[in-house]
Amino acid sequence: MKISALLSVVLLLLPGGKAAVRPSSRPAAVNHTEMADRVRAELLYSWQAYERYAWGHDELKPLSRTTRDWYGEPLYMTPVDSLDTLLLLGFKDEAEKAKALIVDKLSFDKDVPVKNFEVTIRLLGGLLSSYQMTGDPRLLRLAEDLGKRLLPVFNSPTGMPYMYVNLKTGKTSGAHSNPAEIGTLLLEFGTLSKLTKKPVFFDKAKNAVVQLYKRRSKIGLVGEEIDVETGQWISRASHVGGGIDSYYEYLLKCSRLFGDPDCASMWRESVRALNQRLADNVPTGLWYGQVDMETGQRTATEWGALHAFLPAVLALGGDLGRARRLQASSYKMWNLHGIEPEVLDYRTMQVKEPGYPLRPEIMESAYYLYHSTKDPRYLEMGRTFFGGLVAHCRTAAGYTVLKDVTTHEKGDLMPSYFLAETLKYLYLLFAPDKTLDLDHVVFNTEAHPLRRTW
Ligand code: DMJ
Repeated sequence: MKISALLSVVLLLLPGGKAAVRPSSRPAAVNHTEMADRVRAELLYSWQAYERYAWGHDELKPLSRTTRDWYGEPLYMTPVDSLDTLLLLGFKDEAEKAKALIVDKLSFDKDVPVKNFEVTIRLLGGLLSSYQMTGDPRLLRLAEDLGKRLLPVFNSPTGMPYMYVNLKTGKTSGAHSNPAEIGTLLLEFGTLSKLTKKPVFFDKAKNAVVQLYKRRSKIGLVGEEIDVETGQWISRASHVGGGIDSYYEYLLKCSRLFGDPDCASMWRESVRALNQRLADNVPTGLWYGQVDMETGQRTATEWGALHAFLPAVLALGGDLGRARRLQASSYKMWNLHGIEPEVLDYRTMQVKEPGYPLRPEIMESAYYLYHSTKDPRYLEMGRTFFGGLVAHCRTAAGYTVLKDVTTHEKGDLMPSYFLAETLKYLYLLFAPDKTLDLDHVVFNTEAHPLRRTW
């Protein structure tokens, strides 16, 4: 017997010493129930801080205990974005109070230009999922009213949406847009069509995606900025980060939610181009960097908190191999400073943009991967993410963004998606499978679960 094996036997035979002496690099197993309870408690803590210091406003600024309203007058971003999370986590009284505020007080009859993409994913998505969860027709009426007010965005010469629309007058602006803002509307507008039996919403949003897809380059990629009036590309930078990210997500999810064959084929073609042109195998791991959309030449080696959605979408599309490797890379990024930066140069592992705005994508990917593989490493990742949030972002009044992950200096905002997405995905990662059947639900990009009830 080798000496090391002999030593193991001796150590194992020592009374009561088994767990204490066995050399192991494996962390202790994650206790699902305990972690789910801890996340649930932090959701309640964050919601109560919003209730106490920012009730009736869009978002809480936790350090100053003041509020942020996106457009002067509040549109209840946090209550609408949080309602389905409160319902899902079983906070009935809090959900009832949030719903009462929304149905009694929320009006979209406001003379303000709003960003179509943000209002669609947060408010339209939130109203639709909450309607599906509660059956309260007032939520669907609000969703339809909002949908009608947003429709003028599609009145461009190409059918691709303008970025802004005035909710009262319908005046549009912002002809320079990007794939994410053009292609991340179909789940919400499509669901609205199905639930109201009015095809116009689905048709306009689908046409926008098709128009964008038609303008892809010969090598199958899209750029970062496009003019929706002329259809000409303004930026040829192609990547999976902000401004493009959820365009790809919705191609796949549209095929799943609506069974739409066009979306399915656009997804297949697009992901092939991504795998072929953006994937970058370097000594630090597998990453998806930036290239020129026409030539495929690499133009940057950046990955960040927004890019980290991709493992979730690859896993949902069935490519667990790439999804796992990419998530391992994202985890390296997280562990550099105990919390992830907005942008990293993955070749040098130097932080390029140091902020952390409480983003959910890395947790979302851990959740999808755990759902598909049941590999405990994703639970361990979740525990690490949660620990980082508690250690660095918790304040005496909810959670806040970081200005710099290298110094952990805090900023002053609790974005509505922290309750809609970040804590929801963390909770679902640890909660029993029956909490939500991922095989029968499609999450919009703001984590609002949509169900195919039609
Ligand atoms: C959210 O509003 C959505 O997830 C969007 O797709 C990207 N940005 C934030 C979260 O990071």
